[in-house]
Amino acid sequence: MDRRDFLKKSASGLAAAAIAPSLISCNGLSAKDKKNMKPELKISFQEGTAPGDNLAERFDFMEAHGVTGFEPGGGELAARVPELKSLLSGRNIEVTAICAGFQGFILAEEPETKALFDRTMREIIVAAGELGSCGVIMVPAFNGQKPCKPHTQETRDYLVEELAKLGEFALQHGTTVILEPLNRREAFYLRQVADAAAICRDTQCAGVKCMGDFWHMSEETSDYGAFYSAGEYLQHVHMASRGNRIMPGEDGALDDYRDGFRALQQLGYTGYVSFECGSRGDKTETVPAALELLRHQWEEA
Ligand code: LER
Ligand code: MN
Repeated sequence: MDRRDFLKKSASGLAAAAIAPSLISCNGLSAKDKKNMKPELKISFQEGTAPGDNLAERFDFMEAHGVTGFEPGGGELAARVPELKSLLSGRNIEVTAICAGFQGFILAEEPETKALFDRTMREIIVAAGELGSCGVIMVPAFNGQKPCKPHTQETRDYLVEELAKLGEFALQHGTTVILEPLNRREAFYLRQVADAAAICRDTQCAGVKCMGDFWHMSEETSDYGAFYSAGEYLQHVHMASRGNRIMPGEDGALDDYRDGFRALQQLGYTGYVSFECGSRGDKTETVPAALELLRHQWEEA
């Protein structure tokens, strides 16, 4: 990118940020408020987290247990917008992030696979905006996605440029894209929260954000350091038990989130912590127990 392109990108980024107020986020406090109060722990569930035979029953359960966020999958999202809006109408539950669901991938070598990503990701972004979502989660390349661009400086530059375009598009639709680092078994390319945050910074686009997933954060040497390093770029958090990716608490003493929670509190993070996990037990018991554990650890952090 030459200087002219850079200035053009910055200027259009500023314009988009002015239209879509800085804070397309699930995070609405001023800097002053953030300093003066401990943020509340806001919890979100993915589609299958709560017990229930259908979404309406799961939403009833969530409301009864103070869960105010819902993270749908992105697959076929556009077609689901009316149904989701109607199911959520009158409830104290908002859509948080959208979990992936696109086809293809951004670092694909093959132009048709990249084009498939661009088309399906943009469809999901538009639907995400309609649902008031804070962003669409994406992984640049899973290990199994091949052929993939090599892990080089040139590829990183390409990723930054492509994300900036996608982030601009997301801002125009009132939402963002959220980079998710995964552990090396799933996605060697992007493994740590600070690395994702540095990519967000380098795009110079307010529509490119990142997240941390407590399950994948076994890559990190410090939960606190990882979240704290993400700072203003942190838009979402995934939650699971830390041994088997089941309900928090089902892995006993391993399920300690306090170090990460402390960083979230010090950042003034008021986005969501969203469950992405199964359960080995009866969910009518393991889900409320997990909520109690997390609320207790949030207070202790
Ligand atoms: C995959 O393991 C994962 O954590 C998802 O959130 C990826 O979109
Ligand atoms: Mn995740």
